[in-house]
Amino acid sequence: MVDNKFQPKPEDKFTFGLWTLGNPGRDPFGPPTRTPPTPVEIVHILSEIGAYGVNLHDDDLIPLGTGAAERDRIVAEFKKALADTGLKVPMATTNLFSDPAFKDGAYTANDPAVRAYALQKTIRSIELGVDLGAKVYVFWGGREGTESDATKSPLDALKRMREAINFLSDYVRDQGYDLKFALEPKPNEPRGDIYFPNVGAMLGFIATLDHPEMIGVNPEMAHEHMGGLNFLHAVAQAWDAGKLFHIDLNDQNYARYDQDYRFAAQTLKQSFYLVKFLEDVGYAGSRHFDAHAYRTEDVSGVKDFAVGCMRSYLILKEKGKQFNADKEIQDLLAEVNSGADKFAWLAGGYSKDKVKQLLGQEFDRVALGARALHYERLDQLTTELILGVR
Ligand code: GLT
Ligand code: MN
Ligand code: MN
Repeated sequence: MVDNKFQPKPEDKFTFGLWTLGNPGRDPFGPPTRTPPTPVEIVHILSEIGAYGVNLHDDDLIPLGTGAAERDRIVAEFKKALADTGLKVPMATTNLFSDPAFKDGAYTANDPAVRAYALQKTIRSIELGVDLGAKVYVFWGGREGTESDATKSPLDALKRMREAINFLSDYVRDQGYDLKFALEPKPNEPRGDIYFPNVGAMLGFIATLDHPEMIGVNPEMAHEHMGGLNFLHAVAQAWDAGKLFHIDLNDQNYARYDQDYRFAAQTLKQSFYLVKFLEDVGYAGSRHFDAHAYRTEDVSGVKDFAVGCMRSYLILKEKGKQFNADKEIQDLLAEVNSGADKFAWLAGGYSKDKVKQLLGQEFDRVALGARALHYERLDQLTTELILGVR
């Protein structure tokens, strides 16, 4: 990597989770393959490579079972690393999926004691996040699901989830914290099926909550791809609803297990459209990479992975600008959208007069169907632009 043109800078708002650079290369079929850097080391690596911030689960920083004095020492040491580097903690979250206590879910578990413990753990973790300066709090309900629907009514699960999020949003309001929630969907893994499997389902759920204004989504590219869905469309819908509070960027092949690849490692074109969208609409939040290095890597490979995520984003951002400035592409788009004012009288809502005018209108259906749109050319030009030959 010799050029500086795509050197990440803090103003690019790139963030990583402690759990991403801290991934030890474990998978369901084999043990760890590397000793990951410590949280303090991760902060220094991220600052060195130009990231803006670091995000964390409670347990990423403070292992379960840590005593109070040790906890304070860990937090002080972490805060010192943040102060030394200027790195921020824009987002925090709770680990409600690793411990066996959560094997049947956290907020949706059948055991009320597990549900109560999950609430307590979240409140403590919110306190930690707020103390570190987080403004967004993510909820990823990895265990909120089932293998067998004999075990739980989905209506009970929905009700329990709603009660938990309402309780916690009231807690945050009561404390007067400047903190928003971002709910992250995933269709499956680690549960056989997870409730609220995609962005649309989560948006529907948010509308049923007591304080929907403080609750948005944290869409993850790989999660929508696991469900075979178009991530750009999901993100656009979240944006349109004013609910894009955070985003998890990574990559993966469609309809596979949870791969969490380096951003843009697999689906280059989708990655391009996504970056272009975020930049065109002026998304101002973190560009968080929720991915990890291949199992083949050592710590230097972990750095290659992190730098790669950010460089690919910046390269695709440049390509987006090029797309917007490309005369041939823009001419094709203008042609497709020509005559946009033809039915301007139909816009702006319903009226009886409009219906009358509409029903009296003659359409040349055959001519409408005969019009060539040149999408093949447009798409090929886009492909060539991404491939760097334009
Ligand atoms: C875990 C999961 C991610 C979530 C993280 C936040 S944890 O790595 O795979 O998608 O965003 O809880
Ligand atoms: Mn994620
Ligand atoms: Mn994932």
